[in-house]
Amino acid sequence: MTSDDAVLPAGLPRQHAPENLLQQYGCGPIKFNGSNNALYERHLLFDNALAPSEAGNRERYEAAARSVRDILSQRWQQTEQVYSRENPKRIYYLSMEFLIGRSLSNNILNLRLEPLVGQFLKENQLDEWAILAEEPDAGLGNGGLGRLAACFLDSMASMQLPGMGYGLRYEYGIFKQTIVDGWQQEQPDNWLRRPDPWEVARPQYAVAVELGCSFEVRGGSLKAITGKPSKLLGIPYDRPIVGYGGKTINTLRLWASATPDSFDFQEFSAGEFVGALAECLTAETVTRVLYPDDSTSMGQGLRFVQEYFLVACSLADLIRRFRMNDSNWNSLPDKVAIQLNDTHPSLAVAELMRVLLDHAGLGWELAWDITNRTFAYTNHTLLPEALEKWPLQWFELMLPRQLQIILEIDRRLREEVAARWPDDTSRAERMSIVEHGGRLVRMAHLAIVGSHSTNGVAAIHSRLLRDVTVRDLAELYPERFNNKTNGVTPRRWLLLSNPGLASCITNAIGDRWITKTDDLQRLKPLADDGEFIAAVRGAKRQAKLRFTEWLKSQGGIQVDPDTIFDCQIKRIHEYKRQLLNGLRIAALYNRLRESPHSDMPSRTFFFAGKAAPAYHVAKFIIKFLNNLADTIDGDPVARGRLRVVFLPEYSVSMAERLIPASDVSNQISTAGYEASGTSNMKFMMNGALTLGTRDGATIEMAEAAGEENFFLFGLTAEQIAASQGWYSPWWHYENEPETHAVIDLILSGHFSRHEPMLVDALRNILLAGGDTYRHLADFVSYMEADLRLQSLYAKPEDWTRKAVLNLASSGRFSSDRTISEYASEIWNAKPCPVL
Ligand code: 26V
Repeated sequence: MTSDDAVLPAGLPRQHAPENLLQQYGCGPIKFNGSNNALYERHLLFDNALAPSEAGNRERYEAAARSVRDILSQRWQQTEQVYSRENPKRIYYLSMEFLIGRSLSNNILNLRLEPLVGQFLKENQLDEWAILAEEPDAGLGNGGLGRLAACFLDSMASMQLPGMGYGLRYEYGIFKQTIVDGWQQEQPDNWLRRPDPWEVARPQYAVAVELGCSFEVRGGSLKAITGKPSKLLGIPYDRPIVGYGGKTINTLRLWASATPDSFDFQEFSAGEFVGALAECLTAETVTRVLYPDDSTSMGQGLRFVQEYFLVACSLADLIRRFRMNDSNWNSLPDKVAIQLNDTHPSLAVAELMRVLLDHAGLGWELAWDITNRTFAYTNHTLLPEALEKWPLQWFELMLPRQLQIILEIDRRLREEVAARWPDDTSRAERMSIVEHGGRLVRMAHLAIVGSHSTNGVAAIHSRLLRDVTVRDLAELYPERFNNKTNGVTPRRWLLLSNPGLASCITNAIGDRWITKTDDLQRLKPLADDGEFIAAVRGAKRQAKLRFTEWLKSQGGIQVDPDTIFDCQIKRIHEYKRQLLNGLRIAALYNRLRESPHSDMPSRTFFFAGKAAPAYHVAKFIIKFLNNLADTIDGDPVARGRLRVVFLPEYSVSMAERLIPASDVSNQISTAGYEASGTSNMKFMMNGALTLGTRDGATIEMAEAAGEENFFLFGLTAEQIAASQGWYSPWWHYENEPETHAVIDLILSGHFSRHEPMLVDALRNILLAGGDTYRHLADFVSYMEADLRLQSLYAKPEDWTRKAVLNLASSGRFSSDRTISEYASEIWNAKPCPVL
């Protein structure tokens, strides 16, 4: 690939850089050593003492990124200046995760610098791909929840909303995954080993965080020392969030933990040199690593400290900012909206109360009213094992004052419930924040009680949350409950990742869709336009070729772009049912063995995703998929017709490459379990067709595009719920011939010779253990939907027509729409343009 048809300028013809492009960002044409590449060459020379000819790709990346940062700096600073002057209501998004991915290409795109960069690359004969590939993914998240936070930041900046993200600067992001003999292995992701050009440390805004106890690292684990209060220091590191068009540049502020300078000098001078320094180690441990679980709230003390650390630093920081302009605490809810991304930062409710009571000196009623009007909470999962509950003891030990406050909130809540339902004594127990039997604090209850809004992330999820999961609380506060269906940013997930398709769209309807995705509706009539269909097919072909080439360059795997690319890429979880997909593939393989001359279309099945390191069943699933891949590869009947590829090390960057190349998107969770899903939306925007269950946002996507343009199958959430109590996988095994054959094939060890452990695990998940996630209940229906899909693929024009109708209806799933709903219905916040 040459830099001429490069990734960056999707939909925007390569033009010559207008003279005033840099002036727009406050930089005149800068010459250095007589060259036009002043910024870049100066960085190479002054940061790395290198001449352009001596630089390797890593140094080139750093110099390019720093040059882009130079260009955006003034605008970034101006944005903050305008906010200080105008004093608008600010939005703070508190999240333990921000799954940002790479920034260089995205920032170039959003700043609209691509003509300049294109010209620069050409003049200097640089390999754009090789340079971009030097940037490590910022993997500060596990999956959907973290990526959603990143999409929201993009949308807020693009819509000129005064929004800021607060998170943690983990030194180690989500672990690196390798596959050894089919098994997942984890390696640490030391993403900050090399200097990160995007972050700006702001030690002047450091915050001190107080804890009721001290810590020691002993034998690799954190030990609390009671009765000895301690202090941590939070150092903010800022990252620019460039809005599309480069007008607004918001900030993501990530906190790194450090030791206060005044660490125990008493001990130090008493000769405890080593002891005092060891304490340093403990303090810095707090933000060392992202927890790689997204389903178990396993009692981990360090996680609890991380959550409080995020909350304490962020609140102190935003309150300092608020106090610069407003002396009246009453106006806090008019100037500040705080969105809690799941319960992870919900200690903020108690922390803000502490500040208002103890520092501002307000009375309880007023403090509570302010707190309530400031916070809003988003729930992202109904899985009971993921709902956080923290031991009361930890509060006693580390946060004694916050515990007093929580107990008082709880006392008042119980009183209110008792007054309203005097005859229902068990109700207060069910609704309380402190679970009395277990001495646990239910963080979701704290978040709901302490906020004026609680939302789910898709219609079905919000409904189940309200009617089932926290029904009693919803009866007490019906007006607080609402839905905000998720979305994804079309800048990164279409314009940047799929330049071919983006150009097709822009050529047909202009480029307004980039910020007003409803415009995509205008593609509808083109679903019957032969020329447009051909162009879209061409774009898909181009994306498949690009992906195929990249894959080959990565490790030599060669896949055939003339096969159907059928994908399931997401965290590995039982409820997401990668195993159901495995059953489908095994059944297709069986059919092929029975009739080798059938006209089944050739397919490549891609899987990618990580399993939480302690989630053994998920690791078995990965092993099974890899075995399936090997067995099919080794079978001469199937070779060339069916191929299974498990791509290791799933990441934002990999998704950006694979989604544009996909024909089929598998969204096959057990209905009622996937809160929303967001990759489903990315696939839809990239012209893939969905094979899915009626779950999460997939339901709304099918509604928008028309069910006839979807391949829906399986039981509904209501049917799944009703099957509790009588469901048995054995019935399906005994009464459905293909189910029987596939299970027998798997349990015979055909895909796992000499691995009885794996066969046992599969038997247990699918049959003996009762098939909790209803794989067998949906299998036949999945196969039927798959057959419909196969026959449609045989008619390429009809296939692409449906893909276009999907694309045309995908506008609703832009995170711009989601954010505008949050802004008007929850935050009451308005844009604050930086002119
Ligand atoms: C839970 C835990 C438990 C403690 C250890 C660390 C940890 C980290 C994350 C989580 C919550 C995971 C919840 C989650 O990611 N939900 C996903 O959110 C997406 C965005 O709303 C949504 O599209 C997915 O359907 C939902 O599974």
